[in-house]
Formats: sequence, structure tokens, C-alpha cells
Amino acid sequence: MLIISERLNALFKSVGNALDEKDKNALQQLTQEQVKLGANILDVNIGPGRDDPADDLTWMVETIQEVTDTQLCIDTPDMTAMEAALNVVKGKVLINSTTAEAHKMEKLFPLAAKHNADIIALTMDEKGIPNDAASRGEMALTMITNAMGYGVPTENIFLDPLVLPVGAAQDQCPKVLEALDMFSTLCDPAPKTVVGLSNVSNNTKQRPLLNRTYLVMLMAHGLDAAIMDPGDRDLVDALKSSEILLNKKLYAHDFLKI
Ligand code: THG
Repeated sequence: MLIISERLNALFKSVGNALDEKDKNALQQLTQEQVKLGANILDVNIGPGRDDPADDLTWMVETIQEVTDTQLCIDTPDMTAMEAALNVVKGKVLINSTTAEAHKMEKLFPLAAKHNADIIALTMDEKGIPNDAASRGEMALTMITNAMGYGVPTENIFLDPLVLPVGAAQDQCPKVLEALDMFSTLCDPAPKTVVGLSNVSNNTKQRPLLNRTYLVMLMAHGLDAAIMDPGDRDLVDALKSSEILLNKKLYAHDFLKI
């Protein structure tokens, strides 16, 4: 399971402030902390409502890459900012994200091909997020087929069934699990999968408990990567013990202390 740190996101006040002040030190300290906590990839997100998204995002990418070689996941709906970030980023990159909307696919798949990037494909289109697993599967297939046409191989795609808050769309929680089952049947080799885990507990009083319970369920349905908080050690312990119980990692007597 790949841990994609959610913390380098200007939604968080400390990151928003660092971005406003162009405080390199604050962002670099947080970056190093996330890497130390075991993040395999860092999701970089400037949040909504910035005056110059391209400038902000390239500043974040360059500042972060001054202190780590850890892979970045560039998380923005702004196409200009995405392109600017891809032009400065070093090493393998994960694009976050396209949807099944034609105008997004025809820009983002060529960019993924050009930069040999991995890309997250959200199963939604101009009409929104479908409310059943089969329609998510259909949309996933549309994106996989479209990607092939642009020379983006299925191995470079992470399908995201879109996790919604349990308080607002409770019926969608099991449907996301069903969607993961469906994705695994779409092609061979199966496309990889990712979710934004903390979405599930938005506006609830039991965020850590809901996050870790849902992560275990998602992993049992084959999840490959999660955008999550590696600073939540109970969550990371749940992840590690799930890997053992799903026979993905060899059992060791002291596995939680590694
Ligand atoms: N799929 C993909 N990308 C994504 C998401 C997804 N990127 C964004 C998001 N969803 C995943 N990242 C976060 C980051 C933060 C929070 C939730 C998801 C979060 N933040 C606190 C809040 O809003 O309450 C911030 C408050 C604070 O502590 O300061 O919950 O689904 N592909």
C-alpha cells in the first residue's frame, strides 16, 4: 500500500500560511516530517481561491524538492498550474487528476504521456459522481480506453472511485468498496486504485476511528494507495496489520515497531 501524504495541502492552516508568506522553512520542515513518518508520495495542493495558482504551485514543488527526492502527486484542477508544475517537477510524478470529462482527458492524458507520469482518474464527469458501482466501472473503462489512445498505459493509471463523507452520503461507502471489486475485473493487468481517505470522515466527530476502519475495508477490497495522514500512527498501524493479514507482507513478531 502506498501512503500518499495529504498534509502538504493549503487547506491546512500551517501550509496555507507558509504559502502566503512564502515561508520555505515551514514547508520544508513539514515535508521532512512527512517523509520520516513513512510517506511514499507527497500530495501537493495549493487549495482553492489563490491569486496566481501556477506561481504558488511551482513554488511549493520547488521548495519541497529542495529537501526530498520523494515522489510528488500534483493535486490541482487548474490546468495552467498543472502544466507549470509538471515543467519544474523532478523525477516520476503522479498527476491528480483527470475525470471522464472530454475536455480534461484531452489535455491531461497527453501531458501524462509527455512526462511519462502516472495519473489519477476520478470516476466522475460533468454530471457528477455516479451513485452506483457499475456506472463507476463504466466511466473507468471510458478513461482507460481514452488513455490508451494517447499512449498512456493502464499501468500508469490509478482509478479513484471517489470517497464521500459518511455523514452526507452514507450509502456510497459500501458502493466504493463494490467499485474497487469492479475495477479489478476491467482489464489485465488490473488498473491500480487510490482514494482520498479523509473525505469519509469530513464533518464527523470520530475522524480517526472512521478513517482507520474504512482504510481496512478498502484494503480488503484491493486498494493500492491512499491519500491520508501518515502522522496518525493508529491509522498506519491499521494499515500495516492489514498488509500482514492480507498476506501482502511477511509476518514478523515485532512488525508494528518497524
Ligand atoms: N481524491 C483525489 N485527490 C484528493 C481527494 C480525493 N485530494 C484532496 C482530498 N481528496 C484528499 N486530501 C485531503 C486533505 C485534507 C482533508 C481531507 C482530504 C481534511 N482536512 C481538514 C478538514 O477539511 O477538516 C483540514 C482542517 C485542518 O485540520 O486544518 O479533512 O478524494 N484523487
